Amino acid sequence: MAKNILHETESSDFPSAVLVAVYSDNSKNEDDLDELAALLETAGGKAVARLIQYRPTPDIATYIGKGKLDELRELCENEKIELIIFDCELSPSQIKAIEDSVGDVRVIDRTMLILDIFARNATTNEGILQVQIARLKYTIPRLRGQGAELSRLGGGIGTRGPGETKLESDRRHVKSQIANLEEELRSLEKRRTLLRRNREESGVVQISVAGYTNVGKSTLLNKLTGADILAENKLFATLDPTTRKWVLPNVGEVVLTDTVGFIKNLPHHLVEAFKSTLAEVVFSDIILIVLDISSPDVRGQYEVTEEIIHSLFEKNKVEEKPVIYVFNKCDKVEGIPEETLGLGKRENAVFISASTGDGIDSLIEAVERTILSFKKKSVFLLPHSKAGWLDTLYKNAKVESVDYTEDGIVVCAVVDEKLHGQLREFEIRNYG
Ligand SMILES: Nc1nc2c(ncn2[C@@H]2O[C@H](COP(=O)(O)OP(=O)(O)OP(=O)(O)O)[C@@H](O)[C@H]2O)c(=O)[nH]1
Ligand SMILES: [Mg+2]
Repeated sequence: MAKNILHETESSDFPSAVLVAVYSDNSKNEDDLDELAALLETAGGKAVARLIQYRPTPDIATYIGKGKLDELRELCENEKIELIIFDCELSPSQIKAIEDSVGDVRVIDRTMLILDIFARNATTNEGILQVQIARLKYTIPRLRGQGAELSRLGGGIGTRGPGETKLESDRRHVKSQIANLEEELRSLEKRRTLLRRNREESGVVQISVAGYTNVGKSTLLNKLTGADILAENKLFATLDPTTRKWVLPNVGEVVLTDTVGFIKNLPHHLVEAFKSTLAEVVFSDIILIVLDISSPDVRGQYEVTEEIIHSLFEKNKVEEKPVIYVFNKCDKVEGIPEETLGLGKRENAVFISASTGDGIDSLIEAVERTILSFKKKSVFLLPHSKAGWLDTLYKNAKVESVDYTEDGIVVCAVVDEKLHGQLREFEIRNYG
């Protein structure tokens, strides 16, 4: 796997870094860099200084202005800074121009940092491939034809074709690496699609858990299902979706799937690369959107989550999907903060603590209510040759009565839409 960018700086294991941002808006301040600092910490670095410039638009050549650049160089010298991280996506020429001005300090941007964390946290073949593809795509326009980049990516350098520059052959090499990885990923995606189809055909209600990174999605899944997914105070702890059974008191068995967390300005190569895992959200019957009520930016996190979820669906399809808003970490706040009232007033919002278990009952109730709203009571006449459906009904529906007759088995059951669709040909009556 690709080496960790932070630790390419040779001097220490925990490189000290300065965080840099440009704001056009005076209401923003150093606190807005907290998330970048948390990302850096997750990646194993340490923010020792923050530098902010207020200006209407970033400088085209160097992102920050000349005076600020001088300030940055001095800061790096005085504080022995090994790494400069910009809270944005820099163009390749900006990175070069900034590096030329500040001397011997490595410059990276927010996107590189996020890609780096993803690379460290991916554990399954699928996750590793997805991250590798995103990293290589990010790298193509940034290759400078000096050879260093490719060796850093762990690939050999392809033979140059006739008349081809070093840069062109490097690009060609990376593009063919991407094509090979995408081919590998496609075969894994087929497996995932098949698994999902099997789950769908089983008629079991699928629920996905989505939301901003670090809001407590995995903790919630562990609490509800007794799973032991890694949950920790780090960003992007979960990259690979985990699916677990969850038994609800009144509707029986459903499945819950944990998903990769979202973040603002999620690099588009990552969203693209993770499409197949995010499809778990698209194909689920209910989405639990988890929000961290104790975060000072819960509204921002809500907006980012809504935006990403909308982008996964075809136009207007998301409106049809039942969503339950789960305000988590209520143990960390007193009462419900004003900020969240507008978001939580919806009738499908619940307030819980995944750590203490407070409010879990209200979540169970909301999920059951939603499932029952798309279930209906029907009577089916199953031919004796199709008696196998009875097992499915016992497992995934509420069976109210069963009569064995000469014509077949007459079953009255409360079934969900999916199972209803599958059994339509046997239906002899329904109660709407
Ligand atoms: N106080 C408190 N902490 C919580 C609660 N739920 C989760 N946490 C903590 O929040 C941190 C993140 O939890 P995770 O479950 O890993 O969050 P996640 O949403 O799965 O995060 P990613 O997988 O990184 O996107 C951990 O340190 C949890 O212990 C809660 O209800 N109360
Ligand atoms: Mg998680």
